[in-house]
Amino acid sequence: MSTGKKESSPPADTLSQSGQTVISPASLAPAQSQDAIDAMLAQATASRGAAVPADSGTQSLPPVGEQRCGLIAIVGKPNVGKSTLLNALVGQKVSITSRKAQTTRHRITGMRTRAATQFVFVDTPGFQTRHGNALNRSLNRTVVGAVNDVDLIVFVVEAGQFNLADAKVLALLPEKTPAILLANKFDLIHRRAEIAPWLRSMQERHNFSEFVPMSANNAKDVERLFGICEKYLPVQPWMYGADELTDRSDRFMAAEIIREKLFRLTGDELPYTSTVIIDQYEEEGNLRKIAATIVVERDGHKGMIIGEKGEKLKRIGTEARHELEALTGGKVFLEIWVKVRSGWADDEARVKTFGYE
Ligand SMILES: Nc1nc2c(ncn2[C@@H]2O[C@H](COP(=O)(O)OP(=O)(O)OP(=O)(O)O)[C@@H](O)[C@H]2O)c(=O)[nH]1
Ligand SMILES: [Mg+2]
Repeated sequence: MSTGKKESSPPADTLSQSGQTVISPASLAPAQSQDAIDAMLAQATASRGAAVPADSGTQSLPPVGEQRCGLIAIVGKPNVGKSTLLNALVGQKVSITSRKAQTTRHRITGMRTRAATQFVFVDTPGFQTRHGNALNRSLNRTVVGAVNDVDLIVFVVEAGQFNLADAKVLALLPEKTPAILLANKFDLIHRRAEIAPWLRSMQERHNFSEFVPMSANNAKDVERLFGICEKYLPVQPWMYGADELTDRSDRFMAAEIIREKLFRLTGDELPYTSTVIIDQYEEEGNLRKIAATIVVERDGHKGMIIGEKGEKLKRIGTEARHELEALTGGKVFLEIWVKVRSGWADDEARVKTFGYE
């Protein structure tokens, strides 16, 4: 569905710096009929608890002339559920997630091949608007780079919300590329009627091709999203093998999984100033020997990660090891060190040596 509008930036009076949705009366013009909005909402809620159709499979390779393939960038402010969505679409965890912002720090490609179509999804860091340090500049460069040269953009917001941080990401979207508004976390909206005026206001903000209220953790909603995205992908040969799930190496995944456990097991102050580097990654038959360093900015942070009698670090290591063993299907010997490098996140050179773009 199309609004036929050409606005690229939202009307200023509908923005709120405080993180709350403010909908001005002017933004409620009925660009879309109530029936259409009701149908849109019904599709999202009707999918609750329904059975998921089986994957169409890739047993017989379609002729090259019939293959469809395209890039789909998943963008949005921090913590709206972009990586949760990517993992659900790929059908396996390829991008780490947590309830804290700034979980994703790299462009992560996740693929899914179904029948003749290969979907190449690109997860991106949440666009940073608060601190202008070297790390955040790197994260934002990644986002800006990812929205160009894709076939489709999935712009993720939390259903019922739109603030300045969302608007800043929306302003990055090129006019020429079709964009879907994905109103995620729809399960948290308890009164469907409340969301209709919000959806109408979103129609005024950008020339979205489609509006999809859904939940990334609802399998039927995710299934529906494939059908919505497919028509925007060109007929062209696949870029990856039918069974490939990500372009990232096991070594990269090891660093990410350790960072995820760090994010999930520590307090709010830490994640922002910490990163993980892999010092050693060796494969000996079915065994992987991995040595990693968690880098923090302050001595106090080091203490927080190690915890009393080393308990916290031990737990981070154990949880990471279990997940890495499941991922690689073998044994993992994991050693984690913690180092202080004060001011690393504001040092362009160091941010680069730690693997950020
Ligand atoms: N209730 C609900 N929670 C969700 C949904 N999707 C994601 N979440 C939760 O939202 C939080 C953030 O999810 P992520 O996938 O890490 O978000 P992100 O947008 O990738 O975050 P950054 O990488 O930091 O930008 C996690 O706690 C998820 O479990 C959803 O559909 N419903
Ligand atoms: Mg993420």
